[in-house]
Amino acid sequence: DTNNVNNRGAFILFEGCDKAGKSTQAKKLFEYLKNNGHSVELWKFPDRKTTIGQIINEYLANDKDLDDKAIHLLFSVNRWECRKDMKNLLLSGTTLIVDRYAYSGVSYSVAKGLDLDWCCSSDRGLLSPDIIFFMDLTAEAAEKRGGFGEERYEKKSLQEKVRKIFYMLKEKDNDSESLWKVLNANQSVEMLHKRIVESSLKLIENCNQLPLKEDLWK
Ligand code: NYM
Ligand code: MG
Repeated sequence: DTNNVNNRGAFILFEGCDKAGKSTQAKKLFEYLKNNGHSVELWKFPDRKTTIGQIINEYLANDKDLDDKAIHLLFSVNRWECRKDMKNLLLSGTTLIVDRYAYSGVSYSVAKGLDLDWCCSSDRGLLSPDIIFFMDLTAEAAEKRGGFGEERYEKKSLQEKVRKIFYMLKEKDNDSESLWKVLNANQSVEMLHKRIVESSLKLIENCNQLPLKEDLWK
């Protein structure tokens, strides 16, 4: 009911290791919602188009080296620079499908050896997702998928650590069972899509009544 000023969009997040199928599912969900009359946008972090995003892109392509903490903070800034736009869209009733976010930010940096609390602190106070689809895939399975190894971080040993830290963050969220949806990413694209659509539609209907969460990890 678009006449209700309290209607807001849902913040739907996809997280997981590299090659887990996040972008595929995010795009399919976006198409589905768009074709069914929803106001929806698809976002991706890192957003490589901004000035900061271009530096991140050079780093990931191994064209540039940066201190681990410096690159961590750039990834974080890349989310902060979008916060206001994301908030306005959600409040105006647009659902946001987001491909990676602060959970990736912390998982990859901690896997490299940085302190968990230090890593979380730069993202503290960002908008919180309403649901997290965690596309779970073993590093063995990821390695077999096309394109693995092209960018920095796409190494089996690091991915194994990243996966463990995602699970630590799930515990840290004191998971209220509705926030994190762990999906076995080793299923068919269509099976996964069906489950994701079901949960998303339920959420979009319910989050109309919930205030926007502006308190990530607070
Ligand atoms: N990544 C992504 C981080 O290390 N920190 C972050 O905050 C984010 C958002 O960037 N290997 C890493 C994870 C990926 C890489 O993302 C690029 P993608 O989704 O593969 O383009
Ligand atoms: Mg990747």
